[in-house]
Amino acid sequence: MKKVHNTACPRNCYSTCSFKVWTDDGKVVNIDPQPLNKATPEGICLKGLSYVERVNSPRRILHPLKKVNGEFQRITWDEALNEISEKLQYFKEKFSPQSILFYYASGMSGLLNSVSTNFWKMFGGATTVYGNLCWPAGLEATRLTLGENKHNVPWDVENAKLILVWGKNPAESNIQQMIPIEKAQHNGAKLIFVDPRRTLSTERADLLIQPKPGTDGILALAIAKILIENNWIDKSFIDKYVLGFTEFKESVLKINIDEASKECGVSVEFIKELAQTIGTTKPMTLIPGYGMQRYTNGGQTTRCLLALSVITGNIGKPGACWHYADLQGDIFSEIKEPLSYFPPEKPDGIFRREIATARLGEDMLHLKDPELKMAWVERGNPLSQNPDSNRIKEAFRKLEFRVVVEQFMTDTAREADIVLPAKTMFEQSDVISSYWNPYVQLRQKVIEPIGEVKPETEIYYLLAKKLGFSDKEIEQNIPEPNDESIEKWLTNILKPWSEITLKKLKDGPVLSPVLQEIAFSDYKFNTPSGKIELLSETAYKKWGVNPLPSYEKTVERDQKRYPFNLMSPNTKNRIHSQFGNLESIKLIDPEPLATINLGDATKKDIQDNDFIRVFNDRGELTIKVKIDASLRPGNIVIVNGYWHEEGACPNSLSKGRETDMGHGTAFHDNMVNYEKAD
Ligand SMILES: Nc1nc2c(c(=O)[nH]1)N[C@H]1C(S)=C(S)[C@@H](COP(=O)(O)OP(=O)(O)OC[C@H]3O[C@@H](n4cnc5c(=O)[nH]c(N)nc54)[C@H](O)[C@@H]3O)O[C@H]1N2
Ligand SMILES: Nc1nc2c(c(=O)[nH]1)N[C@H]1C(S)=C(S)[C@@H](COP(=O)(O)OP(=O)(O)OC[C@H]3O[C@@H](n4cnc5c(=O)[nH]c(N)nc54)[C@H](O)[C@@H]3O)O[C@H]1N2
Ligand SMILES: [Mo]
Repeated sequence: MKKVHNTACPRNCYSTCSFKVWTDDGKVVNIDPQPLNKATPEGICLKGLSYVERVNSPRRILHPLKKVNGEFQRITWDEALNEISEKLQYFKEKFSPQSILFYYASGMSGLLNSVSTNFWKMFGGATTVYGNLCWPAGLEATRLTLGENKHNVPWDVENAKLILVWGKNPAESNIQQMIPIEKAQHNGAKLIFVDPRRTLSTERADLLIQPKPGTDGILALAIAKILIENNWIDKSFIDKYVLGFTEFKESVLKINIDEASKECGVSVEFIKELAQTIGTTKPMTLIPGYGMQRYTNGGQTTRCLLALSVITGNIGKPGACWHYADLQGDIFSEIKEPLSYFPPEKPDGIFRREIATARLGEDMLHLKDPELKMAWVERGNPLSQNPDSNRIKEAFRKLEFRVVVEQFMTDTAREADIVLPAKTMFEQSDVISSYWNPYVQLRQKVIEPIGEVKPETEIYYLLAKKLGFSDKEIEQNIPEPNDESIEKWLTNILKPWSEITLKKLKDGPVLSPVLQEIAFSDYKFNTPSGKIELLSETAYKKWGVNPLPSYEKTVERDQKRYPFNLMSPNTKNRIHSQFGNLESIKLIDPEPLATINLGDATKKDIQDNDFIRVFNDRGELTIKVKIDASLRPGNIVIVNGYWHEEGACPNSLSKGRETDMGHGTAFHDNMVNYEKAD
């Protein structure tokens, strides 16, 4: 019998769409939009639709697998868990629990992820990573300046008269955002993009500015100078709410616009036009993406951009907003991701946190006392998605034992000794939030796990039993493996929020109880001074950067041997390394492609559809070429998410480097060369 259920997409994606899922006889058969979510009314993207294939895919891993003589063979759960628990005991006793790496990333959001952490704590600890692959440089820059990360509700964008999208490609990475953007345009708003690439999003722009990668800081400061010189600033807003304007002004007035223009590769005319538009069109919503913060100067760059919103008073009003990340729906973050941003200098004694996510391979190889012997990976695909993947492969191969919990045979799973089959979003309920839409949502269990799949909570429960933990310890840390216990567990976490119950969530998305529709409309800023801090002592003390927003050159640049900047942004039909393996997605996106500039291609006698070898000291790959006259010369683009198995993972070329603040990852600080392949 056909049944329809409310659910929400748990992928690491701005949109976090609500949608409806149809089941028939215990099988997922169809996906429909869910208009109750005001941010995602037209849902869902092609990837969302492909869930029907994904959950039922013949390529899914449905049983525990063990590598024997290089080949994976099916084993029983009992065999798998016996072997794993023996290894865990052995490494713990012989080398200490910290000889085991517990690595997870952003593959599945949900409150139950905290159960994994509970298990490792109960086990006696482990080594884990600090930092994040995604957005922390921008998060930290925003936190230092405004005190917290929140923005106006997504649908408020339609109130803007100027929308400035900087280093974001919403038509691919946040398609639902194009709805209010188009409404605003319909009401006469101007739309400007700043991106070295021309993208699906920029097709709709009134103006596209294409700076050299990693130079947005100087572009923004040059604009700030022109705004100040022409008095296109909001003096009364600055007087009331801003700390450090005098110092900021003094520093930007020293900028030479001609030199700035040369540095960022944007003409003086364009800089002036952009400044005038920003200075004279209100309200402005500035939508910074995560693209321009994936550099070694990413945090400082973000502070420079944010200064434009601040000095023009475009904060705290309808249509006026710094639209970076909204954590207002993330009311559970303490419980959800207790480890991810834990700075390494604050160890809790249980988790050794000496590995930077950004330097996973390098740091794994160098760990001592104890060295790493085993790794457990879940919800992540580090061999594709973390930088410098050749080093990561080396580090994994040096271990004695590897367990990967996965849905598919990814690059990381391929390296495992034992692969355990992972659930999909349809096979266990959980509560999720978003970093863009302000709802709390229920990702509902709608089918029984297929094959022998078990959710992580159950895997840990069984392992804890095998390891001989007492019933009491287990009860405190891990829910019993049945639906009632899971619901009880979630109900308990929801308790402090009387507005949110599981029952309500089953009917559809619930707005965050702490939601401020227009962020900062109370002009309260949770910074040390209580003001917006253009001048931030904390920035200097914590990260050693200039206390003012400043332009710092990226680390990797101006190299004769490797003259091309490789950008590896996100792409429409994948979420990182996910979805690309599905037949329905392959129909549209059949093979890896590198985009290069027409002039650059002509110089090297490269034609469309030729293969090129892209290389630097860290690695190389061979990939088909798409020539694009609109890409800024000197750049090459390979979107991230291609598997090594496809031969085109851009992270074989990227270096493991942290951003200037927030322990982020400087993926795009990545110079390469290329030549026509034979
Ligand atoms: N379809 C899809 N959607 C996704 C994801 C996905 O993988 N696929 N991933 C989700 C996640 S986890 C994230 S973090 C977000 C990220 O999504 P976005 O915020 O859109 O970030 P990116 O795709 O990294 O980069 C955005 C743009 O920045 C540009 N860029 C690169 N370097 C520079 C620079 O130096 N200056 C400027 N001005 N621009 C630059 C790139 O060309 C790119 O077009 O998307 C989320 N949504
Ligand atoms: N070069 C380059 N690299 C990048 C980026 C870039 O811009 N350039 N962007 C970075 C960014 S923004 C991000 S967020 C990261 C993402 O990095 P990851 O989070 O490592 O990437 P995903 O490819 O989403 O891998 C998630 C894996 O989890 C699995 N999975 C899904 N659900 C479950 C589950 O319930 N349980 C288990 N055990 N597994 C599950 C999926 O099958 C998938 O293989 O990539 C980063 N990598
Ligand atoms: Mo991300």
